[in-house]
Amino acid sequence: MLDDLFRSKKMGVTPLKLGSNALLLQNFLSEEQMQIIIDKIQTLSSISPFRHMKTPTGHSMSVAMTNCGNLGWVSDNKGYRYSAIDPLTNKLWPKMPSLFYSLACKAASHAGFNNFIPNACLINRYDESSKMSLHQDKDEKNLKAPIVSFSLGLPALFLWGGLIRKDKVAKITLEQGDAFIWGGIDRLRFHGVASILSSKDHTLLKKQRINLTFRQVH
Ligand code: MD3
Ligand code: FE
Repeated sequence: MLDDLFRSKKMGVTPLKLGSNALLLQNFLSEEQMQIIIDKIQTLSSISPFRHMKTPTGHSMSVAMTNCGNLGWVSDNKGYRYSAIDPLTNKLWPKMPSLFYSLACKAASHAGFNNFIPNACLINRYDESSKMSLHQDKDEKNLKAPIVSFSLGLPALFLWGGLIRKDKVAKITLEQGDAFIWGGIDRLRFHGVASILSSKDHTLLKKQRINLTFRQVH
């Protein structure tokens, strides 16, 4: 714990430019913020539980998902879309915690996006065998707004592609505490998660990875 604090103080937030409008901020989240985020996810997933959604082709996704905010991303036999109602509970998604909102806006402004108003937060939970195949995020009506993501728990081998599926794909490790912001020309890049990496350090989350993505859908 003290060691973690020391490490993040010593290293600070390291900005890595991965594209003209894509920024990786390593160590963006503090240990304390991450613990609060995990506690908030515990509470909101007791209302809208993590579930394995079905793809339009009928396959069950290996990543478990839930949402908070005014809109949530859903997938079923009818396709992918944003919905104000959780189809599992038939109720609104839980409210987005104000800490989530303010941290997402802070990360966006680090990357030069000062008018980001996220109204959806998709929460992905990976176990050691979960993957996410190469895809584009294009279900949002507002493709001018960036997306902000936070990683917690186990590291992931992230796939960073180009604007067409067959473009060369770089492999990047996303670690606990990292914030990733992408917009503009990088907004429609193909991306995915090849695998979850093991780590000695899973004090915060037991053999899991949580990724939050903040989206401004409209
Ligand atoms: C998108 N999630 O939920 S987030 C997703 O780690 C999703 O759970 C992944 O893709 C996850 O849709 C990745 C980080 C990310 C980083 C760069 C991107 C998503 C990106 C660049 C372009 C588009
Ligand atoms: Fe995505």
